Amino acid sequence: MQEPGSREHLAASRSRRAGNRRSRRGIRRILVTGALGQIGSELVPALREHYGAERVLASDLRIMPLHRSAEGAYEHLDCTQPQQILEVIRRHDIGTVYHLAALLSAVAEEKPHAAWSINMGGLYNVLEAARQYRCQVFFPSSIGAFGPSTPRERTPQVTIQRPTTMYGVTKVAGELLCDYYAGRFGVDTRGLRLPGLISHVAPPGGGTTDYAVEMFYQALRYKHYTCFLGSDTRLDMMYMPDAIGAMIGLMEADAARLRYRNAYNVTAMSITAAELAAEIRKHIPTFAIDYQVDPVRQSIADSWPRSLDDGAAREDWGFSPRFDLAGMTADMLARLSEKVRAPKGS
Ligand code: NAD
Ligand code: AKB
Repeated sequence: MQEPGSREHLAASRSRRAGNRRSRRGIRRILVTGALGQIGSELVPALREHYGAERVLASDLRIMPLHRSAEGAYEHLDCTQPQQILEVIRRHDIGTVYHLAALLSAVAEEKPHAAWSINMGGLYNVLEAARQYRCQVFFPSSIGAFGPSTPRERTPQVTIQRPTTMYGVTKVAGELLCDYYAGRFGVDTRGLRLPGLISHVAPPGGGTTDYAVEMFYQALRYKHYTCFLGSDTRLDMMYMPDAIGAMIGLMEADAARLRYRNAYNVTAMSITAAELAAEIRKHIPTFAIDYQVDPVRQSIADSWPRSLDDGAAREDWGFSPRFDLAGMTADMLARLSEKVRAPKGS
């Protein structure tokens, strides 16, 4: 069997997809919102490679940096503006939306009103446009959709979801809204409860799990990192190539096999900051870590699962991540060391 997200799997599914996503005018395009962020910076190139550059439209509230303007079609799009979404979907004949635009957990806790407006308002606008234009929608939920009353070990697919952060409130409400649009209007909604994502292309956007990415940059630059979470805080993590493979794999999965239209638990590793530091030390023996706990982000982390049960994703659409802690760390350091240099004399 081909591994979901692998090149073979993606190639085999390409021809299948070509047949079933056509409008009267031809093959409908894919829109990515929030495309300049941590995920979008890798999802957009992956989608362009997979489906063809002309089929993928990137968009964000931010202005596309000049040096990236040759990468492909781009629209400035504010997801809180319903008319802008409708207009872009109509004008570009969009059939699929990967809706990434959102504020992450730490920023959302600083700006709860803006987080509600962007995370909930944006999703509502996208789902409404998808209902009118019959689009498929991908929604990235999060481990943040769980709260302190959720079982924290091997958190089940279906369980208590009473988050205590604004980010979590928007994620669990977003999951329910996706369920509603699927059941009530037949919109093809699909989602993942993503863990913290570790990547080397774009920096993370203000989340609680950002420390994991920061640790790699600081290890290469200064051989030292001061972590804002405690050493034994255990959270789920995943390397970006597995997350991208999971998103595309889920969106291409046979609809008849999907039991959940809100979001699937997915994970690749359950690790503490100390365990990540120890793995980095295998490559950089002089790397040192200390801890200066940020009470806001620590309390967010303490309300999240320590490990997820991703059995439903494995059963329903063959989710199977390739990178564990050792594989991810080796690859991150190899790729990052090409772009991050230690300061002279260190
Ligand atoms: P990010 O913060 O790096 O990027 C988000 C992008 O959204 C930014 O480029 C920002 O400019 C854009 N944006 C903000 N407001 C907007 C608006 N009104 N209209 C259009 N664009 C707007 O976030 P990310 O890490 O790429 O995450 C993308 C999605 O995945 C989010 O919904 C996030 O909650 C979810 N998620 C991310 C992680 C992770 O570890 N990165 C984990 C779980 C879930
Ligand atoms: C965050 O920390 O906010 C994100 C997430 C796990 O949703 N990385």
